[in-house]
Amino acid sequence: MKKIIGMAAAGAMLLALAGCSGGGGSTSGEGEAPATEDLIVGFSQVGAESGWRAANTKDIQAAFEEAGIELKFSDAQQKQENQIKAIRSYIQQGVDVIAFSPVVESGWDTVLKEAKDADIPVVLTDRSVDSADTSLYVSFLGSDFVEEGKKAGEWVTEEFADADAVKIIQLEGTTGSAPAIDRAEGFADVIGSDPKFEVVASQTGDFTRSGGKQVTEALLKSNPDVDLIYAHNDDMGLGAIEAIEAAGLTPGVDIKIVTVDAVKDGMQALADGKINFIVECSPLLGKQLVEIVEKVVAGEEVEPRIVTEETTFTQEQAIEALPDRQY
Ligand code: GZL
Repeated sequence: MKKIIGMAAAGAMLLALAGCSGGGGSTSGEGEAPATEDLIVGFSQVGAESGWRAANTKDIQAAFEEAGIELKFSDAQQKQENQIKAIRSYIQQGVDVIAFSPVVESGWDTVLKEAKDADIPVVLTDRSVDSADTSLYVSFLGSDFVEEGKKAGEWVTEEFADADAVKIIQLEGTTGSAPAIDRAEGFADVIGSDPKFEVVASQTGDFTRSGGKQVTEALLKSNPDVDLIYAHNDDMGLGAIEAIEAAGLTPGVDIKIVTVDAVKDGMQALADGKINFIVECSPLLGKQLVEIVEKVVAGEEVEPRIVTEETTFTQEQAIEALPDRQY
């Protein structure tokens, strides 16, 4: 949206005419959708903690570039206060739409209320918030993380069908984040009913490769006979591989590994037999986010929940999929 600075009278008239398409709307006339080239969207990204995040950022930026819509982008370095600052700045600038991937589920009501009071629609991408007031955002576009956890659990029950006892280390994602909470819930829903499965340790590696390595090194010392590592993302699984090898063991054989994401590095480790199974979580949300933004500013209905489609990969499927993998 381009504000007309210094033409107070004309500005006041135009603002009075502008439809409520956001912080003040563009100069396209009363109630009409602002022209695409006049649209400005503010996006607050979690950070750059993983291969998944890098792919997600790249895809979103490319989609807005392709659509000719200005995207103001901020990287919060995995800090909620930075995301809140960015959202407040977008409100101040009077953008047409705000979109963000909440680093954690809680603590958003106040700033989302400020966006609502400023008549700026908010779209959640990738992760959701636990706000009771769902009028604070117009749509949530992202995966079903509970389902992802269940898929990992289902593979574990099949893989260890003949085992009498299975000791598991769980590498959790960022504490308080929707994927960490839900992937743990889905996994527990499936394996929890069988007492042969024992989660001997569960700790956050913060979705990073270094976090996964450090936590696995420590937990292997106290749990040398563990059978399986369930990592909430590929990056922590890749860190676990380094720790397992440093302990003189063979990842994928002595200790099996199941992860979530299916980014290229994870898929390569799966093809090499160091990871045994990956549940896909697609980062390619850019095109759908552009579609939601265009609908919102045109005053059209948008689905309140849009679940991304995704699959799972065995070693054979990874070998076949790798050459054409987009991320
Ligand atoms: C999931 C996303 C998670 C990925 C991690 O949608 O929020 O955050 O699984 C990323 O790799 O860091």
